[in-house]
Amino acid sequence: MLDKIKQAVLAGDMEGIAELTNQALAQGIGAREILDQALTPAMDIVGEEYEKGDRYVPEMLISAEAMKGSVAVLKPLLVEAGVKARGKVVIGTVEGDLHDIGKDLVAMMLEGAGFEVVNLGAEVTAEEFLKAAKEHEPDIIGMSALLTTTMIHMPEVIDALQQAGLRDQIKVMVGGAPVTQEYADKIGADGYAPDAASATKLAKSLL
Ligand code: B12
Repeated sequence: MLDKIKQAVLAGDMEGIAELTNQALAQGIGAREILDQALTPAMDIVGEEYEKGDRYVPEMLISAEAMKGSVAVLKPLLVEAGVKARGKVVIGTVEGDLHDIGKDLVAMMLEGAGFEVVNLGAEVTAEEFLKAAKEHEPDIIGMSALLTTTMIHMPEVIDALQQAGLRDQIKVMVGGAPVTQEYADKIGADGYAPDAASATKLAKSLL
């Protein structure tokens, strides 16, 4: 059953996966087992294949969607069992920028890796990031920008966190096509990742 669920994620079987997950639970397989031994390894493979260029963005998206279909079934059971999230990430695309495909992909991969994710959507202002930081108390804030004209809003968010005295408690990671490691260093972010698979690795390493 675990292998079938893993294969369903790899194949992006969005329709069949909820049923498979329910069948596995009915057979007495635990929610945590399904998460750790089927979903997470499947998403690890998806990430590796994407890094190697063997898998493209649409295929990664449908696998992520399939994984979400199983997680939706498992979530209440995991919460009940008190399975602690690996950490909490607040993520959004910066002010003036409505590109959200890559950011959503990062959010999905983080969820797949066991993080609790608060996705603020696109066109998120520094004030909105700050408000979310206070409300959700995340371990990490992730910012995405796809335009050279909007990436300049990233340091504003870092400044806002600093001014509010929250910068020491929250790690900041940045990404998006025009963003580079050099830029991340320049604005004082804690990390940069070029794609969703490495964003997950980065988030794990930041905690
Ligand atoms: C799709 C798209 C759009 C769609 C967006 C739909 C949507 N809901 O997202 C629409 C049509 C709306 C659009 C509009 C515009 N776009 Co546009 N768009 C693109 C396009 C073709 C693909 C972007 C994409 O989704 N890529 C796929 C995802 C998976 O990749 P990604 O976003 O890079 O994300 C990955 C990594 O960057 C990283 N990552 C992303 N975010 C984060 C965050 C963190 C924390 C981390 C760690 C990692 C990370 O991981 C992701 C997954 O692997 C790009 C060209 C391109 N090839 O990039 C242009 C592009 C980004 N757009 C561009 C432009 C100019 C515009 C417009 C200004 C056009 C116009 N004149 O109106 C508007 C701007 C609107 C606005 N205010 O935002 C330019 C930007 C140029 C620049 N450097 O500034 C590009 C590069 C096209 C070009 N070559 O000119 N666009």
